[in-house]
Amino acid sequence: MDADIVDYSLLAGVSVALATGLAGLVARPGDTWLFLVHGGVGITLVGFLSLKLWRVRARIRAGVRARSGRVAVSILLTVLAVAALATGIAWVFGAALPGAFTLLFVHGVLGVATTVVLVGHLRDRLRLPSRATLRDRRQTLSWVGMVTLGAAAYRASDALGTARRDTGSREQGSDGGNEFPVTAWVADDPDPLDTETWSLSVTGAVAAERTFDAGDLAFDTEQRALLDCTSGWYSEHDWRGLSVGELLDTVEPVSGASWVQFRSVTGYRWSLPLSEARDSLLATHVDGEPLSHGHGRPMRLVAPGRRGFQWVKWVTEVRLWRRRDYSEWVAIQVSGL
Ligand SMILES: Nc1nc2c(c(=O)[nH]1)N[C@H]1C(S)=C(S)[C@@H](COP(=O)(O)O)O[C@H]1N2
Ligand SMILES: [Mo]
Repeated sequence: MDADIVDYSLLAGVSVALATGLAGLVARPGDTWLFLVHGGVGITLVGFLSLKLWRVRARIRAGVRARSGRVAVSILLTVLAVAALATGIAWVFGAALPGAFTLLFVHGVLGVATTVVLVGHLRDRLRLPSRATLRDRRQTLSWVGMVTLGAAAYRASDALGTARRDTGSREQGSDGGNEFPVTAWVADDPDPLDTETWSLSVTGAVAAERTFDAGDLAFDTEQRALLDCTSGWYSEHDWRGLSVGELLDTVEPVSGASWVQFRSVTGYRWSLPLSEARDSLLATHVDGEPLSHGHGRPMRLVAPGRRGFQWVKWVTEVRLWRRRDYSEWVAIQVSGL
């Protein structure tokens, strides 16, 4: 196949893989196509990358002998790309890593690193395929052949791989009370909150701000929901706690209030649109057990259909906003540091 077409397909494939991989972190139910495209493009990249490495093998060998800096970047890029593809495929087949980081997390880091080095690699090399190449019927046919092969390989790996959700996450500890993994997005690890003296404040765009004690509120709403952590596990439970809809009824959001932000004692925070927030829960119990400290005692957000990082733990304040508070994108990265 024409070298430019291979190179351009690699660039397009890596771009799509990066975009769908990142979008998957905030995927909602119904976004299954994101993960299909991500996996399909990933496997297809294996084919294009093989063609490319075969083509440049002599150049790489010569570059290594000449200790060329440019070839060093190419080799680094190759190692990162191969590792990103290998970890993604290994994850599908159920491989696991010892230690704190999941293989899926490492895959994500390698994917981003590959893209960064690729930008450097492209700076003096990018050129678009010529028109004549694009019009060449044989080139088109072999390209379609490569992509078809990729799609077939994807379907086979998808069927042969281990049990997992569309997001790639594997089941852990469903219906087993507090016996599911405890996860921090970055570094949150607060001291246990005093369950006697705790209170919940509702602030921001409400008729009157208020602070509630445990006795002021009803923690009897039940909801079954599935927590799907972006590090690659999910867990489904019967949660019980305070209906956010009922809480909001007692404080009267002002007109124009449209986001509800759940704020942790650590500074971690996340918002849901008002109507969605009304259907969420501030859970105190999981499968009938009081929440353990690690899972967010005295209460944690249960946000059905949202990826796990949005299920704020150790919630002490609910703040209403007229606009989305984008600072929370930073807050979740730095809280607890
Ligand atoms: N305050 C706070 N809430 C948090 C986090 C955090 O680091 N700090 N981690 C989130 C992430 S990434 C996930 S997957 C879930 C995990 O909940 P669990 O530890 O109860 O399993 O909590 C979310 N809520
Ligand atoms: Mo997570």
